[in-house]
Amino acid sequence: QPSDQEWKHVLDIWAKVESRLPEHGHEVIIRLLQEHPETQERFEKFKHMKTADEMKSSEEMKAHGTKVFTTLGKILKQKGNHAEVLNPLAESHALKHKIPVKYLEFISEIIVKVIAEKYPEDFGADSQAAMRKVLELFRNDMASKYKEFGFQG
Ligand code: HE6
Repeated sequence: QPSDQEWKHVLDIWAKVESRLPEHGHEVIIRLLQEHPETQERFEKFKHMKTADEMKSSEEMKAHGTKVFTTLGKILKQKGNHAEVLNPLAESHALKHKIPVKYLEFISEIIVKVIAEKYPEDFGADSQAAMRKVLELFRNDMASKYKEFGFQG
């Protein structure tokens, strides 16, 4: 379990992320789809898009990035007591979208990379390690819910 200090690192940097949450969420989605094209196939509304430019100019993709980052922020702020937000997310991602835990690993790495690029002064090694640990907790809890829903993930 992450320590109080680790949660503080995560929530401090997240407060900065929130100053430009739609832009950062949008960028993370674009990079997920560009770096891991198999993830793009899961999106009915995005799978037809061909270029990064098309993705960058898509308000629909920006709206999706906003939704993903808003939900992730709610989860982080629960400091581990996130069942109320996480359970419905696990249910939809297991049963409806069928998103393997591996894809959650992909997005976790991209989140850390994008924040490190945007906030190099405020996201040092300790904060990056704390964010990785917290995202691992998130994935582990998603994975155990997946199993309850009968999705091997
Ligand atoms: Fe997804 N998602 N997602 N997701 N998602 C979401 C929050 C998805 C995610 C990882 C989503 C995904 C494919 C997410 C999705 C819809 C993820 C919300 C709030 C919604 C929604 O309400 O519509 C993480 C970490 C968080 C917080 C892939 C791939 C990954 C890695 C859809 C195909 C799809 C959809 O609507 O079709």
